[in-house]
Amino acid sequence: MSLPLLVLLSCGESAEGGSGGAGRVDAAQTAAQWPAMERPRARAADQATPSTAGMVWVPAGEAQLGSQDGNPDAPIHAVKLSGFWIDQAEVSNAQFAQFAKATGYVTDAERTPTPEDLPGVPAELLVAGSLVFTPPPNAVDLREFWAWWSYVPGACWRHPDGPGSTTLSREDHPVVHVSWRDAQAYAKWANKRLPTEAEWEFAARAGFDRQRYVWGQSPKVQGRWPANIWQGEFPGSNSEEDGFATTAPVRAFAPNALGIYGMSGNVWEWCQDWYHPRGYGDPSKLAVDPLGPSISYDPDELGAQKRVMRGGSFLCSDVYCLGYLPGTRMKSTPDTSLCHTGFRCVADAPAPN
Ligand SMILES: [Ca+2]
Repeated sequence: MSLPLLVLLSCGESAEGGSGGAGRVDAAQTAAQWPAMERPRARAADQATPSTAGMVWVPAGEAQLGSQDGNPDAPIHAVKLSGFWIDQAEVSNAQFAQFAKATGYVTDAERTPTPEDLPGVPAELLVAGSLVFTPPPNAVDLREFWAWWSYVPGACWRHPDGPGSTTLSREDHPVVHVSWRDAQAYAKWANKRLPTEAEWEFAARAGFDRQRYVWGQSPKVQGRWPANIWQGEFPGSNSEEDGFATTAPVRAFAPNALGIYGMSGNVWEWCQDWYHPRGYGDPSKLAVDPLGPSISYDPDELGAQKRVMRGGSFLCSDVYCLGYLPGTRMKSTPDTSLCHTGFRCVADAPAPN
């Protein structure tokens, strides 16, 4: 329920560099060279075994993860992961509706923020709503991301474009306007969890280590964009070359080599990890089932505690936002909801026979 000008909510990744800049990351150094890392996650033995219907088994292995563009907050680093299940596609509106109906859960975007949530914000602005992409009528400076975002009262997962809009005919689109806390609640209900950042990228690459795209090295496959991003001049002109102006059905494009859909573009996906520009730890050391740092730090917004988002969205383009590349990171506070952010889950369940 953060208000638009209080949070970094643009794509945040420019074609010229990753989130933050090299100087920003250097300036971000805290007392330690690397943040304290959480211990590898013990495989849950006390949870109910989740259903793996609609999920893909990702076999254990090692991979070189990180940005091919030298993003300073995403150095190339080696990880070793245990096998895990991951949702074949982003959680859809239909799936989230089942959760909301079963539990009565109210998302952050549906709650009226309190003065304690947003200290200093005038009472008349404390209204439930969410952040919606609104193309500006005129050309804007791409650094002025607030020019294409509007805090829309009444916007939420049930009304993605604001009051009067619905998810009818969009049941198979990814749920949006869900915060990290909302995604956590869904995952707990489903006896699943959010993926770690390492799990997310490992699954996205599907063995395509150190490749620029989740599908290889070329931007297009047989002359077509294989993901829902932005074509045209951002943010004013969307040519919809890929067929979609906003969200697409979660299985609209071909899956990756593991059979997983939508790991590039469509909507950003929440991960479990805290965001820290040094969040991978020492990249010279093999990380085994890493859980990310134990603290959050964002040099772009000091004091804000943020979680990692991955995969990019329909607002990414090859000339503005490279968030749809598998090594690129984004971050936001756990209570923030946006029209281009959703999630998928992973599960700790026995490997398939
Ligand atoms: Ca598109």
